[in-house]
Amino acid sequence: MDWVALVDVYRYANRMAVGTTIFALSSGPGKAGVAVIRVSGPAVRELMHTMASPEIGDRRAAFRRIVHPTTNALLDRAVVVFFAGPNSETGEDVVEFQVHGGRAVVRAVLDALATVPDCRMADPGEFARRAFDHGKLNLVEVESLADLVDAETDAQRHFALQSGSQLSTLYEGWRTRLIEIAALTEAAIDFSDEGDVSASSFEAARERAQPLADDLARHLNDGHRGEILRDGFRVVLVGAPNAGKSSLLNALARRDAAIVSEEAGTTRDVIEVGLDLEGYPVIVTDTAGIRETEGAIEREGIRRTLAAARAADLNVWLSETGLDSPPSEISRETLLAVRTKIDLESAAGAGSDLAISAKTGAGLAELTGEIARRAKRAMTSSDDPAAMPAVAQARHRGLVESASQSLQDFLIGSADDLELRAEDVRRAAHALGRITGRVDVEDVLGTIFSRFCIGK
Ligand SMILES: Nc1nc2c(ncn2[C@@H]2O[C@H](COP(=O)(O)OP(=O)(O)OP(=O)(O)O)[C@@H](O)[C@H]2O)c(=O)[nH]1
Ligand SMILES: [Mg+2]
Repeated sequence: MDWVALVDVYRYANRMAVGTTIFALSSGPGKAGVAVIRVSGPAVRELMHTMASPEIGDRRAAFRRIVHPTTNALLDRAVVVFFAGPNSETGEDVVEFQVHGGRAVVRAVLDALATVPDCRMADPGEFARRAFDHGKLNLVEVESLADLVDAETDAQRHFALQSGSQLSTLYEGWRTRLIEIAALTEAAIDFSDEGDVSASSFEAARERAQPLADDLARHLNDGHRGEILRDGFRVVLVGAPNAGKSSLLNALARRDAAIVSEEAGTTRDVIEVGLDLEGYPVIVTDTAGIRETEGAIEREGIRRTLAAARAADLNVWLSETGLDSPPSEISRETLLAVRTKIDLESAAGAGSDLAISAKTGAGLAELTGEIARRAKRAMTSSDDPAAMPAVAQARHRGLVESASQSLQDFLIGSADDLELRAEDVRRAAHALGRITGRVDVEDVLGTIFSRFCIGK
């Protein structure tokens, strides 16, 4: 092998070891005052040297001429901020170019970065991925970061900000308790030829497992409020044809989202509008009016109405007279009866919780207030200070449920099959570990064991 080939092999090996550098436009696309281009990886220092010299210290910002790394052409004048790894967001060297937010400027800087060896455009989520790989964020924190970026209402923002650290602490704490339970169970196996020691060790394990199982159950029994908060509180407008459902939807949305006409049976399909009611995300659905009909299309519409009503967190039953009652398919607990068209002379009212006019706006503030109150109740915990934080993601719920199941198996399974009980605990710990992305259960067990071996 000649030396050129050797150098190539060396370079290649080095590159694989060092890894690539990634860059991306971190601020929103389109024209803006400032655009932030973030770069992370081993090439950052070299790239700053060629594109934005002189050198900038760790956690320092400086105003610099940004030039093309090969042609030296001026690209922009911008603020450059440097974060030396590992004390950066990704754990690697990171530089941020805060350039002028015009499309051509952004394009020029991105194109220039692409010419740097081992430097490429980041894949979606790759910065967060690197932060996870370097132990900067666990999976729960990564997910809450994504929720924060997606948050559209104040309550969502607040929940995303809180849940990351709160839930990480909760799940990690549970996992630590499980590891202790696992260690006690394994000790019971180790000492199985000394009946008393074994039995009392297993007894101690179960004593610790019961309160943990209770905690998991309390966490799961949260009325799905975290998930409702992420996905929106589902309000479905139901009623007879012509009750004024589409008119109400349009009044709430403040635009003509649905067709309104005096013809009964206008709406055939479900139409959804997302609203921010006093900071709470609410999805309002307009539906086809419910009545006996021969028309196949309308019948399909009504079938969809009932399906939407069953999935609703709240069904607003609209009625012009307040006299007709909702079909039995709609659960009474989710029902709010509202009389409509109260601006009309003929309006006679009875038996409703609220009364509105989509035309004049009368009663709408009361209705949105009531919906917001119910949404808030569904999404926030009681005032109990000891209340468990809510489950934030369906992924977490599935894993907590499976941990809870394994823990139940541990609690009710036979004490004669210690190996199986140890497996129950291991499974529970594994499920919880997968929530935060820590699955090195065996390693931790190893450390705990070294403390447990009492001279045997
Ligand atoms: N005066 C008055 N008329 C209203 C009010 N709300 C709705 N209407 C009228 O009632 C008729 C039916 O309204 P829609 O909103 O289409 O009723 P809908 O419940 O969606 O009807 P379908 O889609 O057919 O089930 C239209 O002519 C509306 O202009 C109101 O508050 N006051
Ligand atoms: Mg309609």
